[in-house]
Amino acid sequence: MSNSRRNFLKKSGLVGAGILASTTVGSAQHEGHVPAQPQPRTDVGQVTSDGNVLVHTPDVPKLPWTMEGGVKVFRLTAEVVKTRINPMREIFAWGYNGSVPGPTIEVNEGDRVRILFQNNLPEATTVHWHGLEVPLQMDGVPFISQPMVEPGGTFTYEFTLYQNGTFFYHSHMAMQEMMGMIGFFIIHPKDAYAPHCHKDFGLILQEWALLPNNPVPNSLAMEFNWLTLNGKAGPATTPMIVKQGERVRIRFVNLGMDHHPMHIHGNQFYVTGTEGGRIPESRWFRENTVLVGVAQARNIEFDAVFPGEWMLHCHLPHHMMNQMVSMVGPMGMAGQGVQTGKGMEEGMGIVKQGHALSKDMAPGLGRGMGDTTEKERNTSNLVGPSPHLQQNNLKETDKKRVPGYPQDMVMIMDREVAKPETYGLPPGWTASMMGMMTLVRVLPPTQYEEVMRRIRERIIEAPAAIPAGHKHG
Ligand SMILES: [Cu+2]
Repeated sequence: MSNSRRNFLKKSGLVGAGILASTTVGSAQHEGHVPAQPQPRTDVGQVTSDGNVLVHTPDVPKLPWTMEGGVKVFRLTAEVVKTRINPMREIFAWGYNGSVPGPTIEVNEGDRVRILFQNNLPEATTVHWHGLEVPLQMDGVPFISQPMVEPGGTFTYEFTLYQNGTFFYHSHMAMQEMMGMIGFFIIHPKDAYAPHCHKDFGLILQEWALLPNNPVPNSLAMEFNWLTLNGKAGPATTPMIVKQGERVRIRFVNLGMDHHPMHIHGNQFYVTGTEGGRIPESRWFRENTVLVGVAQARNIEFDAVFPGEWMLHCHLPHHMMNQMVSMVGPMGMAGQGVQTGKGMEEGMGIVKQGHALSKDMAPGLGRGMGDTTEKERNTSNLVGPSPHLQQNNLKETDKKRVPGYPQDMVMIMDREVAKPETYGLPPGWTASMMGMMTLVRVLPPTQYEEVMRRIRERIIEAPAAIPAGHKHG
């Protein structure tokens, strides 16, 4: 570490083990010309001199900045991003600076910011600053507030931040939004929020319609088969690590076609902020599920007093799955009857004959008007037995007589998603993690220090063996 950066750290009053967050990288760059580095994940819980804890957006980097004449200058580039949302799925999304969602912008109330925007997409775009009170010329709406930024073109956004809270930036072209073009814009308050939170996390909620063997999302679809938090579908989401006794803030942002009821296990929380800023404490009340509507932000806070691996997930059943219903239903289906979800293509609105509300199509798409109920049958389909659910002596032929069988399948991929943050999770944990799901790991001090050490030293250990009968081939 250079002297100038060390001095800067002292001056700024940052606590921690000398690990830099992007805000400090930016300032150090100005003072000591230290090249920008990727944001280390070990800045979790760092507190700035003004008492705000730095936000941590798992799996999403922060956007570095340089200080130029009292202005924080960011470079934001729209581009196609090849990204793996899950070990089973690699996609071509659209994002910013190689990331989907785009990198997190983290700034302070009172800052003046300049965003040098470059469009590397093959079509025009703009950037809208969602929730920010900026001059109309900076609002990022094509033709109404600014000219389109053509392919290869640039635009400079510059404004002063008078607000604080959870905001975001996104393309103001609808289909581009559905290709992934959104990122956090977090403004810390001049006077730190009370009570103090030791950890501050951010999660962006997104939906994807991915046809078989096609890595390009269908942005026109009305049905979605992949659901992500910060660009990862469970179990590829990175668990959030908390020490028992700490107070935790989690910020949600939703930009998609659906609203997501985000639910936490084993804890009650308060909703302490919206896309408009902080909620007065007199209006807080206990909840464990918060509906994060489209275009909304919600901050939750709770004291993590109970140790455990607490699930945090959207509670819409179809958002708790990967590849959703079309995988379970028709692909192994034979004969007459209502096909759950129809084919993948029909399920996503690509209807080749008739229409989605027709007698033939509607029931299988979950939009039946009761016309074709006589077509229904006891068993939903002829999917082969799941290798993970053969824990009893029932013959497959007997199971088929059970109305509704089969419904759920599980897939274990502990090894494929192993990272320092997953150290110590019970074998097979990944079977319960699909879609818009992640974990808040509230760890007793010793266990917490061990996981944090593994994050710092980037130790990835092969997961413990999975119990017999549960192996995924
Ligand atoms: Cu949802």
